[in-house]
Amino acid sequence: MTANETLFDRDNAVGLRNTVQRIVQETPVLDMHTHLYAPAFGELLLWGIDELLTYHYLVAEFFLASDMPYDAFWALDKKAQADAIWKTLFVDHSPISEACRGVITVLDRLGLDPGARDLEGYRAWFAAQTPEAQVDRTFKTANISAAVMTNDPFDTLERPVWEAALKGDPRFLAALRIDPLLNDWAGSWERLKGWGYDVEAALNDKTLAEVQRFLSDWLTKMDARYMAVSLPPDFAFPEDSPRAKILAEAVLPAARAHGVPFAMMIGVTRQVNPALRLAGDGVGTSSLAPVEHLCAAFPENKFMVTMLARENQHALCVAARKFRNLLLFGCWWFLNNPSLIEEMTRMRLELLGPSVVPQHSDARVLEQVIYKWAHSREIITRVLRHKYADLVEAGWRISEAEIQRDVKQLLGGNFEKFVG
Ligand code: RAT
Ligand code: ZN
Repeated sequence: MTANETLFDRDNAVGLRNTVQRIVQETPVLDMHTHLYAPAFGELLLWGIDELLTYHYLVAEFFLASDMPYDAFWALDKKAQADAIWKTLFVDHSPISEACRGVITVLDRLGLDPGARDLEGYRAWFAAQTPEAQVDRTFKTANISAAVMTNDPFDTLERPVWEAALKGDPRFLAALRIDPLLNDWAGSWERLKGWGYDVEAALNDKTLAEVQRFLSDWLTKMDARYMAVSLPPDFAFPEDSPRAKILAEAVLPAARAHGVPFAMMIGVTRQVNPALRLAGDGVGTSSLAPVEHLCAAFPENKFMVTMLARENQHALCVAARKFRNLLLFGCWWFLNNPSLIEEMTRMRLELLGPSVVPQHSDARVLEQVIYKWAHSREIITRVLRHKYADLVEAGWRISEAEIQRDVKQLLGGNFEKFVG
């Protein structure tokens, strides 16, 4: 703190409020979990109005409001699906839900008038853009500095791009996602074998060493910042299962060897309604015991955790207080709604102080980062204003530089420090 820097105290509440707002807006975000891709990945990078309208969050809401049979919807091409969603969710009903409001915010921030309800006009505007320029514009509008992708070596579209050794784009960082390995060993070991790893169904020492080699190769190839998996509500550890064995004897050793965290996204029940396809997953509450056990039993490993059930959020905060090798992140998926983000952000700051990653976007379509961060920044601002106001009311004095430091930490610094 320099001698003549303004200190906010209880007599300067308005100055404090304005400063917090400005700093949260101006501080760039490092978005630590998305499903976006760099333009070099070609069609894997989704962008534009028809992709925004067919986001799976909106598909689920469409089926609630429409009586179109599932098969009839899936038989439509993307543009016709987008037309159906637009008519049902934006014209025949008010777009009140968070995912609908997101489309409105995106159009508005891109300078298009959402109130005009001019879908063909929006299409024409997007058709005139290139993916590269749209990435530049979107990152600038959302004020994000980088986005971490979700990179799946089991994905037949993605794999060849990595194998062709694409030219890196520093704004897109990689994360090695390994759901098939941990959630479906029976269905994935033969694929590893086909790629030249000497594995068999039985998880003997040789096989586990080869799985570790597979992970190590991909961590290197992708220069991955972390490894990640999504897990069902009944995730258990320790237990006698292929998942627990692979986790303890291949994944965690590979993570240690590369110095990268292992991210667990816990609480998703895949395909509770398969007719909804990507939109068909549900949520369940989980035990915190596996997280606590892993953090305690593997102190040399770093863990990042987010959980999908609202009911788990308090216990997860308590767990994060106990382990310095545990970093809590984001308001995931069904929690990415203003009322829940606010509740969670407040609780986390109260229990953990600024040692948390309050949000990630989970964007699947490029321009979604605009709304996800606009909406979350608004809430983070509100919560921080309250917290600082409570502090100065209690007699503390705080400088602008200190607020800047805190916000930087929340919007990217904590993640960067943790991944090292
Ligand atoms: O939020 C989503 O879009 C989900 O479909 C999932 O992708 C989830 O975020 C995940 O990473 O598994
Ligand atoms: Zn995700």
